[in-house]
Amino acid sequence: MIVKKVIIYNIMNIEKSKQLFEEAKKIIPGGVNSPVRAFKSVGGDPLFISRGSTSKLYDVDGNEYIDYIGSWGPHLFGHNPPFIKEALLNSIENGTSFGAPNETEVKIANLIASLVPSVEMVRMVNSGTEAAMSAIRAARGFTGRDKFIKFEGCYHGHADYFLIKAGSGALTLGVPTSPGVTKGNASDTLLADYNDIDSVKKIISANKGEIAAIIIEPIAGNMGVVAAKDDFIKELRSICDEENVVLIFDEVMSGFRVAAGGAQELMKIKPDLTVFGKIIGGGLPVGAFGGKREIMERIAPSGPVYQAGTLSGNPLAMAAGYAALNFIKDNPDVYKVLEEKSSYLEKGFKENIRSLGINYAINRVGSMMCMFFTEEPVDDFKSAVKSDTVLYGKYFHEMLKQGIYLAPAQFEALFVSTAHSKDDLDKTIKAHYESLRAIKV
Ligand code: KE4
Repeated sequence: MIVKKVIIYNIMNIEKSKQLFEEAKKIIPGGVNSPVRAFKSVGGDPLFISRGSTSKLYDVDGNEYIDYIGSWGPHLFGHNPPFIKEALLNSIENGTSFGAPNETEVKIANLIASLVPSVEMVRMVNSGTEAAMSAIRAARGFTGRDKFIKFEGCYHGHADYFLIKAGSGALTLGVPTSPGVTKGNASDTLLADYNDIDSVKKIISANKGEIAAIIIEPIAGNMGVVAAKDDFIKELRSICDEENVVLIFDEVMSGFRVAAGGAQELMKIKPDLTVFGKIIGGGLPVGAFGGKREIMERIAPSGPVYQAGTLSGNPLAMAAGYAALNFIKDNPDVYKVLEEKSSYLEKGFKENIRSLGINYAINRVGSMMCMFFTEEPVDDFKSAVKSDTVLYGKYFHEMLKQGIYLAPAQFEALFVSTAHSKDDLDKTIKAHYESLRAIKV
């Protein structure tokens, strides 16, 4: 007698989310305040989340999920860790924002500089986008040059001149080059291929003396996870030295995620400027850019390159960010813990795909990982976009049914936190196997 194994998923009740989404779509474009949250590329309606705690998220219908988005990177320690919550409660007693310097801004600036040696000075802003666009302006102001090189598939936020063949939501929604970006604005953005140094050399020789900066995600997390190869990133550094081009590492995602000193610590490369975000805000809106003193001193008011922000260095956000970075400073073995958990998850995924006779590419650096629905190695934009995004959508929903909350888009990263327990990881590995079987890979 053949007993058909019936996989029973808790067919979730998501009624309240559905109602809220209908209401939201009437007043907010697409019903969300950031496109990638809208489930557009995986289908279905987004879940409205009521709270997060440790490794879990809870939606407005009371469903519980093991969360691997972590607010797209900030939650290295899971949701609402006690030491960040306490810092916020203490800070809010004194008010929220003064529009004047406060002590925590000095403390967090010194802390970032102590953890990331290439940073001699740093300016706080309110998002990764603001940090990246300000870094480009700083490089242009310092060199007197206009053009800059970015890489296909890298995402540096939504400033006009970055939305050219960008990754993340722009790639997910199929508008890597966005309407609304003027030709004038895009004309100074030059596009190279990730991990292809010849594509960089070609652009440099065709624009001799005109390039202010090269900006790169040293560990890209917006075309899925793709790390810069050793020889490539080393050559990039030497080209910038030879050509007096400012090398900018966009570590909004990799900063304090893959090591206390970020990707630049792992790669042993010193960029001229670094862009930060996510973890440095402890879950509140914070970005920062910093690096060589001779470049940063040209930022207003010490220099002529204007950059400003009403809520930059906001005491509440600084308190949360300072608590997060201080925890890292006091607990350097946090990266050993993250490596153990993340390699355990990766090993489980790899055993699953092998047992199912498939060879999907899995890229991981520390606690950021991505499984691509392609069996070829993924080391640049062209190989990443070979992934079967329809199959990814089916996988996403199968995992969701089993209580695993992944990025609703293939071209993102999965984030492991210190709050993910062995039980969480084992449940995820099991759900991963069942989901791949259910979609008949
Ligand atoms: P924000 O402006 O979203 O804070 O940061 C922009 C940014 C800059 N650089 C890198 C490397 C980034 O990953 C990001 C933002 N990351 C996306 C997730 N891939 C944010 C999620 C969203 O757009 O909602």
